[in-house]
Amino acid sequence: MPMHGDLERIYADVLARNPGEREFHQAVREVLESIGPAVDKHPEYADAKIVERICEPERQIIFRVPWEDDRGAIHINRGFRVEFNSALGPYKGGLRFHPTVLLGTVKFLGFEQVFKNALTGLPIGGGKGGSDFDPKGRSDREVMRFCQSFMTELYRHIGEYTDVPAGDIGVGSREIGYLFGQYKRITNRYESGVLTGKGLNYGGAQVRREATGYGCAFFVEEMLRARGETFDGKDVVVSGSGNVAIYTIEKVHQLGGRVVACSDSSGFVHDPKGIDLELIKDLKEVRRERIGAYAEERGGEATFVTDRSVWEVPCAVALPSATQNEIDEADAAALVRGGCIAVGEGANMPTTPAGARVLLEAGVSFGPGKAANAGGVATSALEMQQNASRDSWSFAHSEERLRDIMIGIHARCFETAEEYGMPGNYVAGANIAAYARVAEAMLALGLV
Ligand code: NDP
Ligand code: 2IT
Repeated sequence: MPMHGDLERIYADVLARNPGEREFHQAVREVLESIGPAVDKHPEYADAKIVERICEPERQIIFRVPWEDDRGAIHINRGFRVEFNSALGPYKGGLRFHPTVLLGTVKFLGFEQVFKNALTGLPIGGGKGGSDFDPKGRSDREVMRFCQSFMTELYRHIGEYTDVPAGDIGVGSREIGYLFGQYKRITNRYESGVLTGKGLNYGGAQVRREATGYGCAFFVEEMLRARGETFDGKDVVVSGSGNVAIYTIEKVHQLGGRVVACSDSSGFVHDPKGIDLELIKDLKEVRRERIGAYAEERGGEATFVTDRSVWEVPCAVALPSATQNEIDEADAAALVRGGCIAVGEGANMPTTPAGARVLLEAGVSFGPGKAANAGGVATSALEMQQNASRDSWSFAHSEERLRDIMIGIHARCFETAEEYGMPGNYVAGANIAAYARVAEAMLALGLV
């Protein structure tokens, strides 16, 4: 898509000043390609150089994380926290532990987070962090020592009014527990609101674990409703088998859909009668096994496939919930051939720009991650609210709040796309609505 002239210049500047950070470039480009009409409508934002300021993180922290494994060998990892934008509230966003994590990865995620958090309508700014630490195959004690070392530096940068991390790939409730324990020890403060995604017995909130997946299913239910459809009786493919994937599958099943495939980085399993979610939970949440074990335990019901893409499995709805750039042009074409009418991004930026183009041109309802997966961070904001008031809400109430928030995000994206003459384009709707909210706050706060 051609870019508005001023935005083309800003994008060239982003490329020059952030060399080699391909994922960050991709995330910025996707937003700048959409917001031209909003930039034209609000010349006062351009005068204040709002877009230039949005593309530059407020603060980037990089630190060394030394730790010792169970054999006494020493490892040196790198830790990151990119505090991107605090116009709407404290920096908020997850921590990712994965060997592929580079500064550019954290910047792409932090940039996306600013817009996602704005769409929730809640008072949260955007940030992201993580490390190139690989938790796979590490013992509990090794993970604990790593988390303690990571927090020994991170603690000085975070706080319930400053920056509130949570989980992402490789960081779940086990890691959040170790991180919170170390924060509490160093600061001598039981500051529950400094991290979200905590266990229910030490300040965590009901439905946070389920929130990203449930929220994605609620968002897609709304996209289907807008085209006169429901999940009922539809085959669905979900990639990944981690936190987001598991609770997406759970809610899709509750809404009447049938998830027939899911995956991890070793391949995918195809189970035409429907994925046995209890088995996936046991394999992934308890035993921490590879996905191939699912097919073994299901006998002849399911097959384990390593030489093809999960997107070749025919489905009406696809919910990528693993990682960035997992649906390329060929995958998108396979989805369209297989009868797919809706894609909801549970993961962050799972579709490449060429893949997204194929889906949009084929008339597939396409819910971008910053809208479709915002339920996780929204429920984190509800966890912060409960921590601040020393309260805890019931599961049913929390889920109802989440559902209302997702319906609200869908409406905001849908209506904004209509208002700007791009009906059905949730990418444009999400980017413009989020940009307008952040820009307005930045303008009000002056040149800071
Ligand atoms: P988990 O670590 O719980 O699960 C990640 C899943 O994706 C695993 O099945 C993993 O397989 C797979 N995966 C990760 N990296 C790759 C890769 N490079 N190639 C293939 N498969 C991969 O993470 P989450 O479920 O929390 O996160 C999944 C996605 O959702 C991410 O994009 C994250 O940013 C996004 N997200 C998460 C939110 C949250 O609240 N947790 C909120 C919003 C978005 P394996 O185990 O083999 O590595
Ligand atoms: O990408 C995301 O929105 C998350 N990983 C969740 C962030 C949060 O602060 O709950």
